Amino acid sequence: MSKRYDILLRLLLVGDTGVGKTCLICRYAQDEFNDNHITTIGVDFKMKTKEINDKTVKLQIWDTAGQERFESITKQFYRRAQGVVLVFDICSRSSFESLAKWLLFVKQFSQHDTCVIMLGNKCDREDKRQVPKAVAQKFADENNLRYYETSAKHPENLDQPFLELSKQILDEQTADSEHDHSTSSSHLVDLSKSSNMSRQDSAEIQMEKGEPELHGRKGWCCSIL
Ligand SMILES: Nc1nc2c(ncn2[C@@H]2O[C@H](COP(=O)(O)OP(=O)(O)OP(=O)(O)O)[C@@H](O)[C@H]2O)c(=O)[nH]1
Ligand SMILES: [Mg+2]
Repeated sequence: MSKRYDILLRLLLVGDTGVGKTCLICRYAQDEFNDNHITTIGVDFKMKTKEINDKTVKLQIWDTAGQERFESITKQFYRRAQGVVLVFDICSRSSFESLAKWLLFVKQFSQHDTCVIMLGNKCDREDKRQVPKAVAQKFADENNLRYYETSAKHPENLDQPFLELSKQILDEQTADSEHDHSTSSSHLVDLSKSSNMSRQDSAEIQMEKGEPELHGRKGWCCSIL
């Protein structure tokens, strides 16, 4: 089978329930928006292919459940992500206060060199804002994160955070490979080397081929764009 992309990157969105993780992914990957909150059960993912730094990059964007009861499932996905997106809702102070917890999970469960950014979502609802932009920016600065305000509903700025996060990962990969040509520190999965794939890689690629069934919900998340 011919390879239709150069690099596969795994991104993971985390944050409290209701902040808009699923909507952000649906908007970015499929340009769709749903007004209803259908809480995510466990994890889902969508794919999006972008041209970045002259490479065809396939983004596998994992959507996690924000509800605490799914934390034991979602924690298992941090380790394999090269990029994590911390999401809160600018109209919900408690979702902002939870970022410390989500960041702790990233530190505990991700690889040490995972790139992390922070999104304040629902910026179309300025009238309902509970978290001043300066307060969010201060938290981001203190934790060395890039901060973006986004709206899945009126998505003017959505490309930028995903693009910059992907570029940051690619730049770090390039720096790593220049530093050490061994593959041990590389997170980039090249499907042409499929004989070296782990079982989980294989399972994920099976899902890309269109046989997804994650925690009982079939298929909506796994379109290949
Ligand atoms: N106004 C506005 N509403 C949004 C935006 N993003 C999401 N919503 C709404 O917020 C609610 C929750 O969105 P979801 O994407 O389902 O939230 P989630 O973070 O995936 O929640 P869990 O799956 O439970 O963790 C839905 O009613 C969405 O329509 C946004 O940018 N603006
Ligand atoms: Mg969701």
